Amino acid sequence: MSEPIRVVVTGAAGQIAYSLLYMIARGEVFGNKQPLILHLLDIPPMVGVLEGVVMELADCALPLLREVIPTTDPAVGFKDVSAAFLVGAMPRKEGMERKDLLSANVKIFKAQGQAIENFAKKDVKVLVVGNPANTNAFVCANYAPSIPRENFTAMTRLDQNRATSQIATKLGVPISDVKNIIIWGNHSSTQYPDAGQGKVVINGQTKSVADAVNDTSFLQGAFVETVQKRGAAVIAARKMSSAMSAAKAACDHMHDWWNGTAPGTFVSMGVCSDGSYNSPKGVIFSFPVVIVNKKWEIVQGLDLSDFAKSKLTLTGKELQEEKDEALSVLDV
Ligand code: NAX
Repeated sequence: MSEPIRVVVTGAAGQIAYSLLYMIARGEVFGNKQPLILHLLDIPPMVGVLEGVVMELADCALPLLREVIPTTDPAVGFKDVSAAFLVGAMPRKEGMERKDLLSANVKIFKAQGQAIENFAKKDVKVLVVGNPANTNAFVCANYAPSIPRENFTAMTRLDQNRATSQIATKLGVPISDVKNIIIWGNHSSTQYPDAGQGKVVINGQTKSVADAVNDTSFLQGAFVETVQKRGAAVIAARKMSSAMSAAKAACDHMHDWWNGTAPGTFVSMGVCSDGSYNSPKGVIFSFPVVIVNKKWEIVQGLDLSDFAKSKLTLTGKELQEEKDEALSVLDV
């Protein structure tokens, strides 16, 4: 067995973390030979709940889990961590404007970026889940200048998983037979779920999803809308937001970053845009990526329809506006 690595989960007393911590501690992200020290960061009012989570993790009797460190101090939370799941964020409260939400979160992610800069390992891999995830990741990266920008990512994997599941259901195939469904842009209602590059195995033959579905109005209409509105549908049904599926997606994202993607398979991640596909440079934009040796690369040269291009423009514009708003709050 190798030496333990330190992994921090923020918002550790919240509902996503409740599923996520168990999945990580079981070895589903870093492998079943990698011992772990879990850092659980939350805010002072949640200390009691955090204690309960620590008790439950102990009671799970998980062989890989060497130590659990609950804390409300970012200096302790981020100390020497190799991976960070930034789940904790300020939720939208009734009557709160989008700008107020952004402003509250910008402050949180500025402080966490600074703590990452000062205390985390220099090759730390950061996954931002807390919303607005893309712009929070942008802010965080800005305050950790000694850590490569490519080490800051935002989660759109839940959207990808939702989209893949919709296609598998439509075609009546197991989800493992569908791949390369992409989420472009922002983790918001402007995201563009794109089945145009998708592949599916039907009766042992690999086909394009577009050919197999053979229904453009579905792929450009109901499919896109269902994925964009899935979060709201879960809230309407459960009276709480997605948690188990969000935790699974966070594990998938970090698992693939850590272990790499299979040849010919790509996954969606919010990463710092280099302007690919005419996206605004510098924002955290969800692209299809492939990952080798813990380094992601944007998949280049995909053929996009005019419809797809117009959707990418829309979501890119929203991200640019969020970035500008964040910078104005930060006054930099
Ligand atoms: P909860 O409200 O259950 O938990 C959030 C936790 O974060 C709370 O325990 C809170 O005390 C803590 N927290 C707040 N500020 C903190 C800070 N400065 N440092 C450390 N901890 C802090 O929310 P939950 O359902 O777990 O969702 C967490 C975040 O994920 C939300 O922002 C949510 O919008 C976002 N989501 C993002 C998704 C994505 O695909 N990117 C999907 C699921 C989810 O909606």
